[in-house]
Order: sequence, then C-alpha cells, then structure tokens
Amino acid sequence: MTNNDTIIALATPSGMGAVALIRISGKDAIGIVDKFFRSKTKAKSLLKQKSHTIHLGHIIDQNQIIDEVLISVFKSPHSYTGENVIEISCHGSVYIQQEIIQLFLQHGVRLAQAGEFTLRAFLNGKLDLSQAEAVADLIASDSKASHQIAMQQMRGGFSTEIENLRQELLNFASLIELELDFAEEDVEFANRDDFQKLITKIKDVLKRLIESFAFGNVLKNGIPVAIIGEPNVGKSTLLNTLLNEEKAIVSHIPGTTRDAIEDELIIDGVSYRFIDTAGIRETKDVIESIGIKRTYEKSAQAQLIIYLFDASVISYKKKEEQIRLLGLIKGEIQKIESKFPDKKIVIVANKSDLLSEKETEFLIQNLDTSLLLSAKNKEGISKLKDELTSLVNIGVLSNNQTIVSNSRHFEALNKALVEINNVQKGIDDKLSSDLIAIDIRQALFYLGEITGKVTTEDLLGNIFANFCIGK
Ligand SMILES: Nc1nc2c(ncn2[C@@H]2O[C@H](COP(=O)(O)OP(=O)(O)OP(=O)(O)O)[C@@H](O)[C@H]2O)c(=O)[nH]1
Ligand SMILES: [Mg+2]
Repeated sequence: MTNNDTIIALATPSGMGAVALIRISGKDAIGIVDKFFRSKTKAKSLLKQKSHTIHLGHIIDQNQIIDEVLISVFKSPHSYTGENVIEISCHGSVYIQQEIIQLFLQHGVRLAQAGEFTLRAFLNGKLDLSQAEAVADLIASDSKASHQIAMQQMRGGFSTEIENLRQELLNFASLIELELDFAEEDVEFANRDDFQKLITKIKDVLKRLIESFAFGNVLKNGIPVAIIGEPNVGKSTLLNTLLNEEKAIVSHIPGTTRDAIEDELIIDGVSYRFIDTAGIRETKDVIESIGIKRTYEKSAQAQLIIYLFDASVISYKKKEEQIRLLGLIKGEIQKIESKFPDKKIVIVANKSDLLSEKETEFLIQNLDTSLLLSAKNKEGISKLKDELTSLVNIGVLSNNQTIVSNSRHFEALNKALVEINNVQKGIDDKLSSDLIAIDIRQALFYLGEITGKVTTEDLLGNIFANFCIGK
C-alpha cells in the first residue's frame, strides 16, 4: 500500500442513478483533473482555486465533451483523506461514470482498493483506527440502534478514553523502566499507590467495555428471538405475519416446520432476528427429532423466547375442562422456563379469533400474560411489538454509554484485561519491576491495537478489505 499515488473510485453505488460521485485523492489529484476540465463561465485553473469550492464545467477528452459536471476541490490537509481531493458529480449514466474513470486511469491515476480512502485518512491522522472502522459500520447501519452505536464510535468517545488510559499507563511504564536503570540504588520513581489506582481504573473501564459487547453485538446484528411452542399452534403463521411475507410454510398438519427459519425485522428502530422453529413434541420421526433438537439450540442462543400456545383448545369446553387444559399449558410453560432459567420468555396465546368473549375473559383472568393475538387475522400484533420494545433496554444507548460492537475491539480489550490482571498479580505478589514492566508493555500493545497506535500491515489489510470501494 503506497501512499504517494493518486487513486480514483466511484463513491456512489454502481449502476444508473440521477447523479454519480467520483472521488479522486492524492498529491496530483487537482492537477490531473485540471487538464481535462473546462469551466463553463471563464477560463480557470483548478489549481488556483481555494479549498472547499465548487466549479461548474465540462470534462473534456480530446475536444469531446464527456459530461457537464460539478467539481469540488478539497486541498490537503483539509479533506477526508488529508490529501488533495477532487470530487466529480456527474450524470449518473453508467457509460459516463466509466468514461470519466477510464480517462483518469489512462493519465496516471489508479483504481482505489476497498477502503483505501479511509485507510489514507487513518494514515494521515484524520481518524483513529476505531473511528475508521465506525465509518464502515455507519455505512452498513440499517437501524436506529446500529446507527447510534456507529455514530458514537465515530465521534471517538471510546477510543479517546482508551488512548488517555494508555498514555497514563505509558508514563508509568517509563518511570518503572527508569527504576531499572537505578536498580542498585533502590529508588521508586513510580508512586505505587497512584499506579495501583490507575490499574484499578483501567480494569474497570475494560470490564465495562467488554460487557457492553454482548449488547452492542446483538443490537448491531439483530436481537435473536426464537418463536417456540407445540406443533400447530401457529408459530410459522406468526413469523409470516410479523414479516408481512409468506416466508415459512403453514399447514394444518402438525410438524410442518422442520428446519429453523429466520429473518430480520426492525421494530421501533431496533433490529430483531425472528426464528421460527419446529414444534416441540414427542416424536419417532427422525427428521422431526433433529428439528426439535435444533429448536432447543436456537432457544439457547436467542436473547428472547416467544412461547406460543393455541388458546382455542379451550373453546366450547366446560369450565372444569378449561381449567384442566389451562393447567396443562401452564405445565408446559414451566418446563420451558426451567429449561431456560436465564432467558426472558414472552408467553403469547394465539388463535384468539376462535374464542368467544367469555372464553377470552376467562383466559386473561387465569393467565400471567395479556398477550392474546390472532396471527392469522393479524390482530394483537402491535401489542406484541410494544412488549418486545419495552423488553429491549435501549436506555443504555440514549445515556450515551459507550458500547463496543466490533469483535476486533472486543478481542483486544479481552487480551488487554488479561495483561492488566497480570500486572495486578505482579503488584500483589511484589514482583520485581522488570517483570511487571513486561506485562505493562503487553497491555500497552493491546490497548494500542484498538486505537491504531500499534498497527501491522496484516491488521490494516484485514480491516480495510471489508470496506466498500470508494470509501
Ligand atoms: N384460526 C386461526 N388459525 C390459525 C392461527 N394461526 C395459525 N392458524 C392455523 O393453524 C395451523 C398451523 O399453523 P402453523 O403456523 O403452520 O403452525 P406451527 O406452529 O408453525 O406448526 P408446526 O410447524 O407444525 O410446529 C394452520 O392451519 C394455520 O392456518 C390463528 O391465529 N387463528
Ligand atoms: Mg411451523
């Protein structure tokens, strides 16, 4: 990855559109574009224009007008990449886009690699590494929650915190290493009380960030919600109704669903992944058994479980029979609750359309839930959605609490915590300064990996390869 050449890429999605944006960055960006630009009003050189100005004119190749365009000029260091940047807004025909890009490719510009503009921004100190990664998250964000996490990370909240702690730790490392030079005189430059305080503070911050990951990751990728229950209670119908799409096969035959079927849906700005599962029952059918095993696995992985049952079993029944049947349902619910003691289980009664008013009232009085709906007739669905929203605590987000959603950061935070714990142990065991210094260096390394103070070619390659071209 060299940093001296001039790169070009389409920044808008490929294909036809009203307008397209082509971005060029590098030392010679302005000069190269200037050779092929003719202003519409008066002759002017782009090289002489101020930064952050826009110019209307033509892109011309051998006296042929390719397009009428708007050119934005950004001069180093006041640009996204920190280099000279030209942005060409042209008409969104695929032909025009390609003609313009080809023209510059033939005159000393090369095609940018994925994420190369942002990589340059990072290398030129415009962004730290976690901020650069947040740019990719921001582009990929598809819900209010994931957008908020990415924005927060881009503002640099959490990398500033890490960087400050790293600096403090670095100061101590230098003092302790200085002590090594005076080993014979038995001096202590680093105040041990202050050092202990710092280690405790770093540990607390690391732990908090590591814990936030579970929540951040779930919000970013969708909260998994498993829909479970006995066969034929309407699980697949509920999935279809939620998604507004005939995603899963519905039939009156119990045991229709074998494999888990999932899809995403955004409710109130939070993304969920609903998982329809095979109905739970005793069965000799080999394939169905595998499906049921999978139901339990999916439930274990899910953040929330919707336990659905068929409320219509009590219709046209005598009171004693209703009570007995409800007892059976409650027994099933208890079994599920004891199987997943740590999970939030939402109990939902389905097929409310088959109940009389009296039966509905009986149910509501005798159940711990007021979630009664008809998946088939799409009734009572908004109440279920409200329940889900109230269960997901997005308060953490609005509190501006830092949330880690990037698995690379999560890994580095965990490694840093291991090293900090080693430092702590070293202090407790009264190890000599030279041994403690080694652990401190390791912790500094992992903390630096998060903000990009410590980087390797491999690390950068991995991160920026996941970007889109043109960003
Ligand atoms: N009246 C009524 N029928 C429903 C309702 N929801 C589902 N059904 C019917 O119940 C039957 C079973 O529905 P499914 O959605 O396939 O049930 P399931 O729980 O996915 O069943 P399995 O995949 O076999 O475990 C179908 O005939 C549906 O039309 C409802 O709200 N009211
Ligand atoms: Mg089904």
